[in-house]
This record gives sequence, C-alpha cells and structure tokens, in this order.
Amino acid sequence: MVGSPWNNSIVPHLKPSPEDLIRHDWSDEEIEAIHNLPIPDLLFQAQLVHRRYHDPQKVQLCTLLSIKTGGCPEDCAYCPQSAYYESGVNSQALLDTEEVVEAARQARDNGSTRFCMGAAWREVRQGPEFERVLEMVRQIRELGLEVCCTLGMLTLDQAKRLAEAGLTAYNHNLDTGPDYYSRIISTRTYQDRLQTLEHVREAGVTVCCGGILGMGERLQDRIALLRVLSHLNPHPESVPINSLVRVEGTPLGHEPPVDPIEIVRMIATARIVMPKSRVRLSAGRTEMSVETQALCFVAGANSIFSGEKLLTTPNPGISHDRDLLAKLGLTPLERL
Ligand code: SAM
Ligand code: DTB
Ligand code: SF4
Repeated sequence: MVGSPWNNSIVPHLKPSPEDLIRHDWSDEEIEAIHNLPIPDLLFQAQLVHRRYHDPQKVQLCTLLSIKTGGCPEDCAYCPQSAYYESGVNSQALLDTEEVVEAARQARDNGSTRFCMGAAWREVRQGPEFERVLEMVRQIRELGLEVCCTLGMLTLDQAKRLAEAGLTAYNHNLDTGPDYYSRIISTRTYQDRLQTLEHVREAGVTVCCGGILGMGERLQDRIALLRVLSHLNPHPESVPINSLVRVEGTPLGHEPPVDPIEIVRMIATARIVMPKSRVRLSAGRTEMSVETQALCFVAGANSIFSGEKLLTTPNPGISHDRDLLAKLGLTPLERL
C-alpha cells in the first residue's frame, strides 16, 4: 500500500465528525487530484462519503415538463430551444395550469417524487404568465410532490413569490467553469447566473445547480465548475450532471460523445466535494449502457429523470428505468 494515493488520501474519510467532510474551500488542485484517482480508489472514496449521508439503495425519480417551449432569446450553444438555431423544436406558449397539474399527477402515479417545470425564458417577467406558474406550483405542492422550476433569471422578489407559493427548488445551472462559459453563451454572464442563485438562496428555496459535460470543455473547466459549486455555502442541495444531448442544428450538434468513464469521474468527484447534495445523473442516459449507469450510482448519483422526455429530447421511458433499477437492486425513493 505504500505510495498508493489511497494512503495519501486528501479526503478526510476517517475523521470522527461527518461535518469535517463538508468543505467550501476545495482548491482546483485538490479537486483534480480526486478526479484523477485510479477508478477503484475514486469509487471507494465516493462510496465512503455517499454512505455517510445517503441510502445507497434509493434513487429519486424526477419528472421534467417543458411548460413553455422554444423561441428563447438566449444563445446557449447546446440548447435546441434557442431562437438562434434551427433545431426543429416546435415552439409552444405557456401551457394551461390544468394540463401541467395533470402531468404532475401522472408523474407521481409513476413513482416520481419531484416535478420540474422548465420554461424557455431568459428571465421571469411579472404578469399573468408568472401568476400562472405560481398557481401551478401551489397545485403541484398539494399533490405531495417536491416542485422545482427552471425559468431563467429571477429577481429577489420573484424568488420570494415562488417561495411563498411553496416551491421546493429552483434549477439554474452554471453549466461549465467560468473561463469556458463565454464560449457557450454570449447573451448573459456567469455573474448573472450567480446572482440568480443568490436570490434563490436568500428567498429560502433550495438550489439545484450543475452542469453539462461534452461541450468541448477541458478538464480544468469541469474542475472549475465543481470548485465554484462547492464554494457556494451552503452547497446546492441538488447537483445535476448532464451529458450533452447533441441536437442537430445547434452549434454543438456534432461534438464527440462523452467518454462514459469521464461521466463516472465527474459524478464521483461531485459526490466527494459536496457530500450531502443529491447528485443527479441527468441528461444523456439514452446513450448510456446499464453498466455505465451502474457505475454512476456507485459513484454517488442518487437521482434520475423519469419518463420518455426530458424537456424537448428523449429519455429512457419508465418501463426501461424500472428494469434498470430492478436489475441493479435499487429502489425509487418513496414520497416523503
Ligand atoms: N431557460 C432556463 C435556463 O436556461 O435556465 C431553463 C431551461 S434550460 C433548458 C435548463 C438547463 O437544461 C440548462 O441550463 C442546461 O444546463 C440544460 N440543457 C439544455 N439543453 C441541453 C442539452 N442539449 N443537453 C444537456 N443539457 C441541456
Ligand atoms: C438539468 O440540469 N437538466 C434538465 C433540467 N435540469 C431542467 C434539462 C435537460 C434538458 C436536455 C435537453 C432537452 O430535453 O431539451
Ligand atoms: Fe434558453 Fe435556457 Fe435554452 Fe439557454 S438553456 S437557450 S436560456 S431555454
């Protein structure tokens, strides 16, 4: 064992208090060293951390619904909903409340405990549409589900109104590290994103914030993303790790696929630097084998999106995922 990185572990897994594992000062060097550990060491350490805070057999199922689709004024290079690109997505105005609540009920009946509504907006604007979203949040909360929204930038007042309506979480991804960000999006800044995250936190709504792999970023950009996320205090309660869904017509439509082991490394590293967070194996599962997904769960992922569609792109369906979890001996997290 002499000389093994395991002996020189920088993860203080044997310290007596679990609170010692919660740090907000991870350096890029430390994060990179964890990320690049030999896979058995990385997964073992991720498991040690994971088992302190989470039931390793439980996977939360969440269902997404695009409540307002396409025609977005932002130029995010990965996104089929941006008005800048011809991706073939059909635009759709904000859905009716009843339709959305019915979809949430169905999601609940299919085992999801969290329902996430996405809108292709740059930012929320006051007015009847925002009022409608607030009503959706109220009614879906009454179904006993966690409710998450991702609606673009928010003011503090808007975040407070969402909190009053009962919103559990707000999703707002940083997507990548600060240096690479401007290569992917030019219509808003990293700082804009951080500002919205502050508003969400201040309003008392939990934070869902993660990123995307496979956009042409370097390892340093992924490490920098994890550093920024882990320096948020408290850590985001929810950290989605997406693999780019390559959509024809978007500038990133022809990027090479992400190496599955890189997804596993990213999830394990997120798990170690943010021990309490729910790490979500998010977009990109239609192209992942059962074995890759199994390794992601070993690495500390404990949530997936359930249902045939993400927002606009396909996702493995419910029966496929039931088989996946059964095969791996995992069970969906029950309602709280
Ligand atoms: N417009 C809002 C925003 O950008 O915050 C909310 C909806 S947006 C579609 C939500 C998130 O989906 C983005 O932040 C991005 O991380 C993710 N996303 C979008 N297109 C994706 C793709 N092709 N592959 C993987 N993730 C994607
Ligand atoms: C997140 O990180 N991934 C989800 C959710 N948050 C909103 C969205 C994935 C979108 C994938 C592309 C699409 O379906 O349009
Ligand atoms: Fe618009 Fe969100 Fe897509 Fe960016 S990711 S183009 S903000 S819908």
